[in-house]
Amino acid sequence: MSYDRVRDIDPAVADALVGERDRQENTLAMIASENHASEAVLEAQSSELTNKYAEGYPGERYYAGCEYADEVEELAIERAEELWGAEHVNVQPHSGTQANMGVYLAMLDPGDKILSLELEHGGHLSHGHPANFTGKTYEVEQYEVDPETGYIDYEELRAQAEEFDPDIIVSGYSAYPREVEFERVQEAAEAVDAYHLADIAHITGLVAAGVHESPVGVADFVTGSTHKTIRAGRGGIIMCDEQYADDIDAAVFPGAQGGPLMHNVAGKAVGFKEALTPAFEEYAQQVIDNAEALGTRLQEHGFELVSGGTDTHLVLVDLRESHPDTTGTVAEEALEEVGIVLNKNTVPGETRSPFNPSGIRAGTPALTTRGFDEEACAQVADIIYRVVDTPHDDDVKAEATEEVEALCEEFPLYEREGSIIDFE
Ligand code: DSN
Repeated sequence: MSYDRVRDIDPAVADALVGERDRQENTLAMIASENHASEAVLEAQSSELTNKYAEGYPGERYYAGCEYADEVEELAIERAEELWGAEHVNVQPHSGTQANMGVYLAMLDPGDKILSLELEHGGHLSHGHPANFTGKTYEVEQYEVDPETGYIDYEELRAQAEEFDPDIIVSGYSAYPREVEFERVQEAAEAVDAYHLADIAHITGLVAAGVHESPVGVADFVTGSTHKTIRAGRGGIIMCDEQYADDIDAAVFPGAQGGPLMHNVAGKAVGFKEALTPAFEEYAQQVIDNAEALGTRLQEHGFELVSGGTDTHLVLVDLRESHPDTTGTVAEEALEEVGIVLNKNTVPGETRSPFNPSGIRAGTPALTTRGFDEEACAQVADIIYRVVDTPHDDDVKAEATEEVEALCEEFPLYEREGSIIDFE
């Protein structure tokens, strides 16, 4: 996009938009929750549907003039049902957090009990953090990963559930590199007569492609965001069995939201269509293969990975053993200087603080969208090693910057022939 029309009206915003486009083109997006939507998704998201109010659901809107909004939302729903095999899908949540809010609002009363994974151990703010509405509205107890293995201890989770007697157990995580055993969480939920919410925000694409176990048909509710591994543009989604459909729909609208962001629903519809192609299955498997290659090479350089590796799209590096004097913040900043954009992250058993933690989290969804393979991801691991090992060495950083620039040129965004995001 040129942003020429924005520039005519507002050069300052046009400069920022062009700057952001160039930043994405010329750096490596390794924040595990980010991805690059296709141009088709971007176009749908910037459509005239942004102008339309469509409170309600297809065929039952409050306002007139919703025939095209209906068409788009029905397509998004049908495609989501096909992708994830869900009985009922609500595509209106503005984000993953709004999707979780919809489930809590539908099924819980204030003061009810949530059992979820601790943020420091890979959980999410909307799973009950004290600073979030969930922590303020509900009684929350949290489980942790096993300190020795870094894996969820499902026996311990069940014992904790039996002790705490929650109304809902939340599975699905933001910084957990291992495959989630949803069936085992479900067993714990059934044992204490609790609902099970599986928040697959990070792994929606992996689940849709069948390269990660699916919680659909296992957990009572499955929520996700649509801009991460599924690459369908910014937004959220809720899936459930038909028996909960009316409660969930009423909780999303009018319970938690007003008019749906119909331009984003259009983006979801287009992204879901792309994800139904065989190319997307290949993409999702490559995301995992790339994360494994990245993690293995980091380990060869002496980095310690939480849980010893990955089954998913991300690796979580605990710097304390290999680089005791380098915090996640120092590593993040040095890497950003050379064009590798990932995030500092707490690690299980964190001994520092969330704003200056001991780890970094790195994901491969966006690199894989650009066409990176295992070899290129191993090369990125080499660069990460050199920069984190000597974060204040300007010569090392200058050389790393050149290497990153060369990779960006080799794997351009959007204009590459045969790009896996073209879906031609
Ligand atoms: N901020 C996202 C993440 O990075 O995991 C989750 O909302």
